[in-house]
Amino acid sequence: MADLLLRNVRIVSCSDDTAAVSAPGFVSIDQGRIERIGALHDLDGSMRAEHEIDGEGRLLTPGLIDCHTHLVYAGDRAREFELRLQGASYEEIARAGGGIRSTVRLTREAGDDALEAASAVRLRELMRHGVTTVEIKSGYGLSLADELKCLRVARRLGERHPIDVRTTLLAAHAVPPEFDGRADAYIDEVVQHILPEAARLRLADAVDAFCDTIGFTPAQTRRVFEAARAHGLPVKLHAEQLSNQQGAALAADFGALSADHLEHLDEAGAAAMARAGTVAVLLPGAFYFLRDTVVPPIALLRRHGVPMAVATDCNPGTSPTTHLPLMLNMACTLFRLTPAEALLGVTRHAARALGLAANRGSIEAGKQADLCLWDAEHPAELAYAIGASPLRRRFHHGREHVL
Ligand code: DI6
Ligand code: FE
Repeated sequence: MADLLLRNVRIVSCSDDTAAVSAPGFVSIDQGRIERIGALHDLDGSMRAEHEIDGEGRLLTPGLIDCHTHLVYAGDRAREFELRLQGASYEEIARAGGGIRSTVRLTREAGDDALEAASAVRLRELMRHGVTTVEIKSGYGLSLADELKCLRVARRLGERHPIDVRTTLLAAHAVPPEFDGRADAYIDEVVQHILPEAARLRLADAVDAFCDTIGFTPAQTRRVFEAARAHGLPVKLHAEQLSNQQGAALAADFGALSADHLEHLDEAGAAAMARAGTVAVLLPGAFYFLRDTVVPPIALLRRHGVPMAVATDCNPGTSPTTHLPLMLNMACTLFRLTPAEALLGVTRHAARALGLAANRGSIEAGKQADLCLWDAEHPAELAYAIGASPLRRRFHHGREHVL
């Protein structure tokens, strides 16, 4: 007997690139895994389950995957938001010692418990919008102790909430104040101490860097990637967000799971990503919040067959949001993705961006039973409504939790 039977649901399995909707069907779940999927008329009397739920013809999708967040931080940047409204640019604020560094100050001051409590508020919001797997980056500690603290807090959030957390070490996010003007010396610290220690303690599932004019150079990024490779960790990259540094091609050279942002991506970068199987992670929240005008080259990515994921980039400086369904709307409205592409971007392709495609991101027998039931009949409704949250029920490892 199965643990749970979801019947009378329209299934968007996301198991191929169509995001097609099935005729009313059923999904059975056993021991946290999807056991069987079928059409309603195949549901004979022999199919028994401990619990049954009538989906009343609603849409069932894979649990959403937010594959790019900076969720663990203290404080906020509302003051900087005001400064930008008065005309200051994100780069100017960063160069004047604000921006990422101001969040670093507050994150360093916070103890583990305070940092966890502040981050848990955001994590619960993500869950209420249907997220069942989230990637969380460090990057607001920027010292050995503080980067490890952020990763530890991220791991603990995953242990204490019904959501899977994947952690990414982003020590190469910004140059910390004590290394002012000595970016190479800070990279020494990252590759000789921070990264090896995070790897030894198994606190990081991947390694990321910010390769840009206000971040790190391609040469510095390469050193971080080489260290990651030496420790057996996959890489990802904040690439071509504010300028073209050929970061996507560099990431692809290292077989990166993903290259993220990509507003300034060129053809050579897209081709390299396609060859390496690197996922393009689109972050429309940051594009919107910074009032960026350079749109990521979607047609180019489509032409090269690069899978596109969509994520919140949840962070205090450029994308203060925990609303993944809203990102579907923005990806369609601002980047001209189709609603089907947007949905695949937070399921199938997001799983791949985290190296989890084998057991997440689609509704298929044997995969983890992470599912969302929506007050909707068609995937376009999920992307269409601005800021609505049509989530009806959410299942994590086959279990429903009060959120
Ligand atoms: N790019 C971003 O959009 C975030 N980090 C990065 O490398 C912004 C982080 C922040 O401003 O706090
Ligand atoms: Fe980011």
